[in-house]
Amino acid sequence: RAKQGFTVFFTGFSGSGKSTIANALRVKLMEMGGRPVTLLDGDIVRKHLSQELGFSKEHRDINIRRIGYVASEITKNGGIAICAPIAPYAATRRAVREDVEQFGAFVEVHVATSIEECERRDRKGLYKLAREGKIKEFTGISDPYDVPENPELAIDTENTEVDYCAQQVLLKLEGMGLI
Ligand code: GGZ
Repeated sequence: RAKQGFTVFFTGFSGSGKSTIANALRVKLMEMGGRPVTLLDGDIVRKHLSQELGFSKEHRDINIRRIGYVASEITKNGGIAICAPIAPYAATRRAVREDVEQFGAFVEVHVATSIEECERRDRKGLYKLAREGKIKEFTGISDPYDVPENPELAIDTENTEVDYCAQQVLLKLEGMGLI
């Protein structure tokens, strides 16, 4: 029997490590073969699907619902969708979960890097711009982030290598009988 499709949905602050872990997971899942793997990364989706959107609650919600729709279609067709947006609102993450769970499993992974650590790293210099008021509505600085209450997995990136973070997700997927 063919295994069901599923979606791995990463959520966390800008610079938390979502993209890096999501990509490491993508590589590992592709090496295992079997099902096609599609990565829907935050900035790639914004470039190709959500170019007209900004960062108001309304626009973020539209962006996340689009990602959820694509993930649900991939899941429906037996594939693996890996999503990596900030997705700051719990209600919107819940709505996406409901969309996907009609067709397969939804695995929410909180990349739980603290805002202090993200700002300390400031890999793209965005936190500095947010502090200076040059980027408005910046998640964690001047915009909200609802901490996930019941994610399937929460990852501490502050004491863990990227590869081991991805490994933790694989173990969770195995434990859920998905791979
Ligand atoms: C948060 C912002 C903002 C504001 C631009 N708030 O580190 P990045 O650069 O590559 O990831 C962030 C990305 C967030 O897009 P998402 O689609 O993941 O957000 S959401 O899920 O809320 O729709 C950051 C950049 O865009 N960025 N302005 N104001 N992040």
